[in-house]
This record gives sequence, structure tokens and C-alpha cells, in this order.
Amino acid sequence: MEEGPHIPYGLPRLTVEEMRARLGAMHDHLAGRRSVRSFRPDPVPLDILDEVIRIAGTAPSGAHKQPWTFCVVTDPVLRKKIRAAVEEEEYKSYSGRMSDRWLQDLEPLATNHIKPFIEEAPALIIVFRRVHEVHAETGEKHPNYYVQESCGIAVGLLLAALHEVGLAALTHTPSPMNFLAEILQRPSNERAFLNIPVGWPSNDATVPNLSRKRLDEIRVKYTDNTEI
Ligand code: IYR
Repeated sequence: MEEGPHIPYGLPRLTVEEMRARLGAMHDHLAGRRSVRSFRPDPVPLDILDEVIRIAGTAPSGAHKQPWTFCVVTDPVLRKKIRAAVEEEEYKSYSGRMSDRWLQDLEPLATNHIKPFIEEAPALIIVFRRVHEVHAETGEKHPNYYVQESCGIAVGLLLAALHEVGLAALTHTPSPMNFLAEILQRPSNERAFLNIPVGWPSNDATVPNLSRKRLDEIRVKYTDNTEI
């Protein structure tokens, strides 16, 4: 972390009406985000993906260690290799490693071990969590903190940024996924966190007809009823 004095900070104070209007619009927009498994092959400009990653990099992180690396993979040879390795792992998962209950829970999503989207999507953003840092000169290990939480927040911002510009994504979690670090030759302090295929939905893309929990199902109030 950069050391130095604290600097002044403020935010614009919106009226409650402005807050309601902005949040209503933000909800309507973000509620339209869905996990997509079928993509058009059209390439996404790399500078757009860079901007999206820059936004993800604004996330808060434990002790501001920013314990993430975002790999952008568009190379078709690599994507083919990744697809083959993913399908090998997913086959083992679907045909034995996942419980019957788990498979039953996944039925509405109609997933299986075949993952054409890894080659069809024009880009994969593969997120690695950095379990520690390695000092460039001494080779000394410096710990990172709350790495899962930090990377989770960063990916949340990344998904919002993609949706903001009309790009679809899937948060794909082959398990185990250490093969991703091997294929991409990542350093030993990095562990694969998520594989995120990105692109525009194909013309025949469909998504399951899901509903989301209502506010009263996800929020518990501890108030004294004096608030407005
Ligand atoms: N990783 C597998 C299985 C899978 C698991 C969950 I939990 C999902 O929400 C979706 C899929 C796959 O990607 O098919």
C-alpha cells in the first residue's frame, strides 16, 4: 500500500428523491443481468475489457493488497486447450463428484459437462486470487488478507461493468480448477478463482426463467421506527 498522509474525501449529498430515482434505475438495469452460456463469436475490443478490469480493480481489499490478477484470454489455441481441460474435470464432477442433490439443484439450469462457450465466447477473463505476494528482490512472502472476499467484490464490480456496456458473462467454476494456473503458466502465488467467458449473447441464447428473492426475504430490519 502507498504510504502517506490521509487526504480529504467527500461525496455529493443527493436528495432522498434523487437517491430513490437513481437506485430505481440501477435496480431495473442490474436486474436484467443474467448468466449467459451461449455467445456470438464477435470479438470484444480489448480496450473495453481493459476498462472493465480497471473498474474491477477499484474494489476494496484486505489491507488494500489488491490480491487479484485478471487474465484476458482470446487466443483460440489457448481457449481450445482450456475447454478440453474444463470438460475433462467437469465430466468427472457430473459423473461422480457432485452429489445427487447437487445435480438435482442444477436441473433448472440445464448444464452438463460440455462447455462450448469456452471456445465460442470471444474472450475469457480468468480471475486469479493471489494468496500472498512475493518480494521482487528478496523472494520473501508477504501475506494477503481476506483474499476470497476481496476477489468476490472485484468480480461483482466486473460483472456490473460488463452489464453496463451490454456484454454478457458467465461466472464459471470448474472444480478443481488448478489446471487454469498450469495452462496460463501463472506464478505459484496465484490460484484460479473464476473463469468468466464474456461476449454478446448468441441470437438463440436462452436463460432459465428464474425469479429473485423478494426484498422481505433477504432483508431483516433491526430499527427503532424513528427513521424516515
Ligand atoms: N461447475 C459446473 C457445475 C455447476 C455448479 C453450480 I453451484 C452452478 O451454479 C452451475 C454449474 C458447471 O459449470 O457446469
